[in-house]
Amino acid sequence: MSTQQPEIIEVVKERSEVRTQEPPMYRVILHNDDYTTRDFVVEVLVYVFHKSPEAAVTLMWQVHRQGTGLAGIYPRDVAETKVSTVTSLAREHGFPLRTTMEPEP
Ligand code: TYC
Repeated sequence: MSTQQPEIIEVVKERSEVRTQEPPMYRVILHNDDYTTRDFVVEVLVYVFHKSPEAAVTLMWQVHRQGTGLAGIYPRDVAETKVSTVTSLAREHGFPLRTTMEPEP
């Protein structure tokens, strides 16, 4: 009886270590282009990435001037959904706006 206890504790400890591991995270990057309107980019940043209007305007100008900007960091499935949502919305409105995702180092 008492000789079994350490084994049980070890099994429980291993499981809890697996469960508390953080998922790999991905950066969603917004790219500049010459055709997407500034207002549309700001709306995407507010409604898809939940930025405040002020933060959205600041980030839009950063992407406009520097070429790219970090829209957010998410687990892979969430990042994939953001990229696909932005791409669909942009195409529906006739804009070439591009987002990509890359592993967070
Ligand atoms: N460069 C665009 C313009 O002047 C605005 C823009 C900003 C487009 C950010 C895309 O990710 C972007 N209308």
